[in-house]
Amino acid sequence: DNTTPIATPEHTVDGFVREFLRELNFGQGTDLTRASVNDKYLAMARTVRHYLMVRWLATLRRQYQLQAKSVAYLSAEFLLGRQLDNALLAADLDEVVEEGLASLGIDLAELREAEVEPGLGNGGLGRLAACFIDSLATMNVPCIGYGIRYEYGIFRQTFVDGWQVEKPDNWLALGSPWEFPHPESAVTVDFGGHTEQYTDESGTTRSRWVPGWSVLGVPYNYMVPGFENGRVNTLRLWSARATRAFDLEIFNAGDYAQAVRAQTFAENISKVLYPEDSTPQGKELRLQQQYFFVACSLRDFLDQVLPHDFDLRNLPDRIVFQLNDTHPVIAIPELMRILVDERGWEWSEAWAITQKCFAYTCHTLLPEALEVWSVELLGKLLPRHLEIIYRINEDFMAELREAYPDDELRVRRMSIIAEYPERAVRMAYLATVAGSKVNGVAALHSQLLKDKVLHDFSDHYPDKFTNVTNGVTPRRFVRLANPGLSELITSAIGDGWVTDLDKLQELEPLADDADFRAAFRQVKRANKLRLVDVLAERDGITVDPDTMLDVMVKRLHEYKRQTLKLLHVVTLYDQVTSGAVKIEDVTPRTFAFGAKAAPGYRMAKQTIGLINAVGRVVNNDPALQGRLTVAFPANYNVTLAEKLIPAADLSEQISLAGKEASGTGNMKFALNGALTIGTDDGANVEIRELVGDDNFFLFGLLEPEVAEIVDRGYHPTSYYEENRSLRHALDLIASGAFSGGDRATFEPIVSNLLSEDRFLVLADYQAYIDAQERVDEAYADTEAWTRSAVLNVARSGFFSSDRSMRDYIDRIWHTHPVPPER
Ligand code: 26W
Repeated sequence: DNTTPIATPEHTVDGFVREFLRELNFGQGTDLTRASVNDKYLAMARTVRHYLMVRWLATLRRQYQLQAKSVAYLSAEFLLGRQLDNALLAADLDEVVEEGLASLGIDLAELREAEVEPGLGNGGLGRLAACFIDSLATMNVPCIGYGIRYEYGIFRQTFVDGWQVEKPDNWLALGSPWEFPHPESAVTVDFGGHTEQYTDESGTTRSRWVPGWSVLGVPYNYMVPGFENGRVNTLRLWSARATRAFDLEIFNAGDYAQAVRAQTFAENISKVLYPEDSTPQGKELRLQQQYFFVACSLRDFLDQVLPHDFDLRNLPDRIVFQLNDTHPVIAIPELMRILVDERGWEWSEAWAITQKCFAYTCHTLLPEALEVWSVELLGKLLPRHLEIIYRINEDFMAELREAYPDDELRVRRMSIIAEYPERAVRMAYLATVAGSKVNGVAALHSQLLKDKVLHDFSDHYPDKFTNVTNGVTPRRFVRLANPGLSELITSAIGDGWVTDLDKLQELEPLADDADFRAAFRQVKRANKLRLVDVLAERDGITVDPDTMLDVMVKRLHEYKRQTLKLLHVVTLYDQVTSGAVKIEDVTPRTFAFGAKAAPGYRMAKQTIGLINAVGRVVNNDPALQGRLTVAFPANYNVTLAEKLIPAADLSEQISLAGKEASGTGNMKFALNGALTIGTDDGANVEIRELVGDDNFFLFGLLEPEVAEIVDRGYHPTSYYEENRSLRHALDLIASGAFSGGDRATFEPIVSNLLSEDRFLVLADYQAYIDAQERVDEAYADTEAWTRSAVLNVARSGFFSSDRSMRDYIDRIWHTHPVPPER
């Protein structure tokens, strides 16, 4: 029986050491005396992989036998973070490896730092995908993640004179031990060309695609291990190569240089992750990326994963394609093309099956973030898909005209094809029409989707709309990131919480236990000390562990309002330096920021410059006696988040109400015992409901109030004129106090706030300052603060991505866990 797998190395220190040395010798071609840190890291990582291999093969074999319904999670981004610790945890190997390496005189901690995290995502959406596949593996649910193996992930951020400068993220430079390339399973993806009409055997006129060029997609498999459950799911990321036809051209044409250029052209498709977050640019290469990975994935699933005799009429019993935002929505016309053009199905049959196979998650409320593709571009790159989209829209328009015979305005509004400012395909509408379900990512967000963004559609298809509140994996963000808290929790309630986060409720009575609170504070302090070391080493930043750690980490975007946080800092600075407030009366705080700005987003880059500029002045002012510090480590990423979040006292979630779809950082902070200062937005609403008003600092306008103010006409200057401390803060920035006297440097930020202020920073300023005063008061009572922090942990179990996955399964996927063979 050739399916009998090789044996797993012995789960002992000796077993590990033997396998490790074998990998070092035979895999890396070196020995202990000569090995570099990278040699040792690669050998260790490959060794760890061996321990998971039997489970992976068993998972694949069992899936092939059972043909259980699977989820295919289609996502242009998977922001995985480092893999080593997660693999060690899944295989319960951390102690064995640490001891084994120590016996060879190697420090595991040093090897850990050799891993470059795969930054294959921008922010929340990509990290969410990574949390979801972790949960599905842990819950024994069959899932395959499909995405793109970008050669360069999200850029590495550096600061030059406080301004962001982007550097390429060459994460593959030293090789990645976690991937399994399968060039032999490459699939072909076509682009361009034209369509033509022809008559088939039955005399029917049909259309077919005559592509102009093509590339190969090479799959790279990654293990997605469940937590100590014997299951390993697969993440399959696609890398673009030139086709053999290109190689042939080299030979035939003799134009070597031209042929190599063609190769480069093909490989460009998976070269780099687009760093735009929430403002799509409509770039051709991005559409190429989207179609590339979706076409590879469908082809792979239909031709490779499914058995060869599979009857596609049963496809909905075997798969659901979950569309992570609109980025993979081109999969809808692609499946139609396969069924109608390649398999010769009737349109209506194909449409019925397609509708059952897709579901769509929307991750935004910003109108400018809703992706559209110009008909001109789509027609050039994917002419047959454009025809199919037109046909889908034709049928849909007919359906609408029948439903609303006297409301042509509504029918036009709902068209998948927009006419202005240019003719374009609205991908969110296409996904809504074609998908079986549409979900938002937090209760408020899903409600606003129904009431506003997709209101006509929720009228027409009321049953399609549902909510699944986001979640985060407790394995990475509590168990691994916060070992101190994990031990404390486990000592109190056992270790069942790691896979059943609702168990954290059992901590609730301990909030009133003074010893437990003291132990909890000790953990927080140890986490701060760990962070102090990290920031000193990584960024040369000095942080005082005895200050309140107030953290705002997330992408830089105007709607998230980093400038509001900054106005708070500037106000405190102004109060102290003007003598209005004595420094002894200021709560010592460290304001930590982490944020990348999209390279082309001017206002966001300005804000980064301003945070650093304010930091420079505040950190160097003797009047502040080091009691107020701004810490802005460059290149915030998953690895840094894992150090920052467990150390935080205060979590800043201050987006304008109605703009942040959910947020997931907010959940990570609450689970790690930080209190939130936040607006009534996204999942903050649910966090506050669960942790209780007394343990959450709510401020700011509510979404309906925002809508009303905007409708009436918002005038930021009136807030400026009527609020002295706001005026002082803005005037200080405008005066050049943070830019060496140069008034021009930050003029764009100030004038934007005073003229447009799209996200009502000035309107929420005073409420924010007041809430921060409440924070100071609460923080002064150490015992009460700790009690609130413990209650935040105890009441946040809902925000496990395991719970999100249960909701997707119940409301959308209707799949089932498949326990491993025992
Ligand atoms: C370049 C075009 C583009 C457009 C939208 C890129 C990325 C997007 C995403 C929708 C932005 C995004 O990451 N949204 C975030 O998704 C998280 C997970 O659901 C939520 O927690 C955040 O609130 C939401 O902003």
